[in-house]
Amino acid sequence: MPFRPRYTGLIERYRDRLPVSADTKIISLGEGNTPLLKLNNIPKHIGKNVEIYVKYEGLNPTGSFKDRGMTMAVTKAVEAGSKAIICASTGNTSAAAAAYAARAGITAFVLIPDGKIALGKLAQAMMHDAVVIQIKGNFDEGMQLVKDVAEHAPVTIVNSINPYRLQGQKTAAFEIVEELGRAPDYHCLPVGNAGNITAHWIGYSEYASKCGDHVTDACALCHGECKFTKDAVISSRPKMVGYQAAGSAPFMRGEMVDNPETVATAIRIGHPQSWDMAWKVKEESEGWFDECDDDTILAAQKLLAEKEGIFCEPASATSLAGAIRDIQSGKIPEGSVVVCTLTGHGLKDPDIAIKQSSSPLITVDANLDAVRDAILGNLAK
Ligand code: AN7
Repeated sequence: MPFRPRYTGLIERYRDRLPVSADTKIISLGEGNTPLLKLNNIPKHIGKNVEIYVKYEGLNPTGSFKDRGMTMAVTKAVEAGSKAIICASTGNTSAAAAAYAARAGITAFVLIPDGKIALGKLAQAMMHDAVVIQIKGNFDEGMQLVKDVAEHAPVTIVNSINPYRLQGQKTAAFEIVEELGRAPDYHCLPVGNAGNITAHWIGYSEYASKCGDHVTDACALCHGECKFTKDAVISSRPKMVGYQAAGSAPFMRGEMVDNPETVATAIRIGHPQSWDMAWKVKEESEGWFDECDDDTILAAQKLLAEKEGIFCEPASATSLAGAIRDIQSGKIPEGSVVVCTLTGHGLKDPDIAIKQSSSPLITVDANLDAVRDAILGNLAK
């Protein structure tokens, strides 16, 4: 039988570029190594000659990109002797924290906005036996409480202010480069706390660097944690484009937003934790920020599901929604190679998916005639 080494997660895969030692006990659920799918139908649908790839991060073990950062954060927390981790979350971070804490045999405390996280994410936190603390407030208030309480209790914060999180998340950029054999021209992401856009820029910058020094500005972003090899892997870096939900778009307003609101609950964040770093990423990469309203986000989520068979959660579709608009306007020119990160799986938020589905459910009697009629009546659909 042909032999293929078992994939054991991104820390093992990128050990030489991550802050771990030979003795580090790795806490992994086999995260990373997600598909980079080329869209076949949407470029034709919008009538533009572009290569659009989606990085399907919803296929990580807990269904979102958060697993990349969480394997690092929990590995390092355990290495430091921590017995408990804590995070504030719009849902996906709490799901990942709960799962990796379970894997490590430590306790996870998660603060979530009461009634404002998608059902799948709540189910995950509960199933993995996290201590779920619902606060009568939003993510931003939860984040402040986490920072405050961590000064009074023996808990390690695993939000993306923990620098190990971005170190894990930068590996998504490595995977993209390895599959494309180059960096894309544009990399589009949904932006909430702006940790992920920053992490990708660290990853691309690391692959574009030539020496062992911390030579680029991006390097300073990672607090000296990144490790360069001698040879540059890529000769150019992408323009980084961050899209926000219109009701929750502090990067568009140029200031913090106190009462963010959007159907894309994952990015219902008004006080981004990586504010300064994300502005730096935008400037260094010559990219931009923009916003999409909720209807545009949901339309992109549906289009992707209908035309390509790929199901992502609403927040994730923000990257594609913005990219399509910028491709149509020519801001992203024809001939470009574009990567959109799909940060989380569609199954995370079944309520929104069912609510906006255009196909009605057909209920018929359990007999051949009724089922045949239902089929013949819908063949042309
Ligand atoms: C699906 O889980 O902040 O800009 O607490 O779940 O790196 O914050 C989630 C963020 C995009 C934004 N897409 O990423 C949390 C949380 C999905 C997300 C983002 C999130 P960042």
